[in-house]
Amino acid sequence: MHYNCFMDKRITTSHISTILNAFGIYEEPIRTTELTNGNINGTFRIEMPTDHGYILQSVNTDIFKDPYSMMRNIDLVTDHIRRTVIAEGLDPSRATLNFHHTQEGALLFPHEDHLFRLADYIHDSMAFNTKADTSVLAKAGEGFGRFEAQLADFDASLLSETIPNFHNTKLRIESFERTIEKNPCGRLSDCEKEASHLLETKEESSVLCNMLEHGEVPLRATHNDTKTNNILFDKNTHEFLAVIDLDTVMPGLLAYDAADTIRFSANTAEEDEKDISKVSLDLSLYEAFLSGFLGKTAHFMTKLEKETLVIGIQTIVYEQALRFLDDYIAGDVYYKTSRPRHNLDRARCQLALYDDMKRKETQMHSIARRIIRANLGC
Ligand code: GN1
Ligand code: MG
Repeated sequence: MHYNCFMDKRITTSHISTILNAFGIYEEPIRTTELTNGNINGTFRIEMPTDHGYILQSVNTDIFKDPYSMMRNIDLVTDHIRRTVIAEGLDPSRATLNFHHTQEGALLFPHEDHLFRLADYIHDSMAFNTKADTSVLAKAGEGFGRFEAQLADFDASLLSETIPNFHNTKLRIESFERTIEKNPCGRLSDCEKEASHLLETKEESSVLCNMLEHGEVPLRATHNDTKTNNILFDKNTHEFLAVIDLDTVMPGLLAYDAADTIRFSANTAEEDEKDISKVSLDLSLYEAFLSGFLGKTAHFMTKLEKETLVIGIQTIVYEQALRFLDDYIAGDVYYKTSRPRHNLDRARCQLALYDDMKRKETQMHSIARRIIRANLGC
């Protein structure tokens, strides 16, 4: 069954009541507002007469082809976090997402063309949507670090791969080689230099995949979409509350979650900057994020996880360059684009960031080691 991802005019107050009833809620909402921050699912905030409310979402089944497995992952992870925070004496209603079950005990309710899920709205919460500075990055690091720490004793093999082989860099390289071979739109001539540069470093970028295959680094439950606005803070105190947007929680490497925030937020330029001379790794933002992140994770990371943190960060930037260039050569079939050569600009930008990270590798290592030493007291 295929479901539409976005709400439309056919979703009326009576639909919302039907959906709420399915989840065992009979009170009438006082207001329903569409939240437009996310690009994937349709999201509504529902306010109730008493001071609580809900987040209603229509799941995008074009991207999440097995929404029931995705919700099972989310259920396992939120349940684990709930138990952890209760043991720490924190308020579980604000420390993780709490999804409702339907009267039949399901986490999803199919209605008309949509597949709905319902969670409690976390009251008095806010997310940072602004361009990140060092204080936001330190908080984001702490937030994602807390999330990883809450899941440090969770058995990641219980989770299914919501998007199979999402960070299998070796398979991504193989797919890239096939796209180059086919060159379906004749675009390879625009980017021969970038394509060969990526292929030159393919061995080095496969190192972590090989270590994972040999069981040398642990698979953990990771978030895989660690943008700074996927963390909720208390509106008044700015204290960390919860990590949200758990759709891509899957088995993965710890380094990859650190990597994606750094890739996105510690770049001195935007992800799709056309002028690559503006692209570089801002080491103070890198340091701010890692201080927050490693402050919560260094004590449980294995020796090899600590040693491979920097290569993990570089690998994700490499992989993102490869994914954008693959999509450019394939004819823009995966990422939304808003201008010609958008994916090519993005790929060049990620490649420039990767090159800058290689130039700054010694500093990246020494900053990471210093923070780890400070946290382990050695
Ligand atoms: C996609 O849509 P968004 O921005 O949450 C992609 C990420 C990429 C990112 C690059 C499911 O995420 O892996 O890093 O674009 N998500 C998926 O901007 O492929
Ligand atoms: Mg997302």
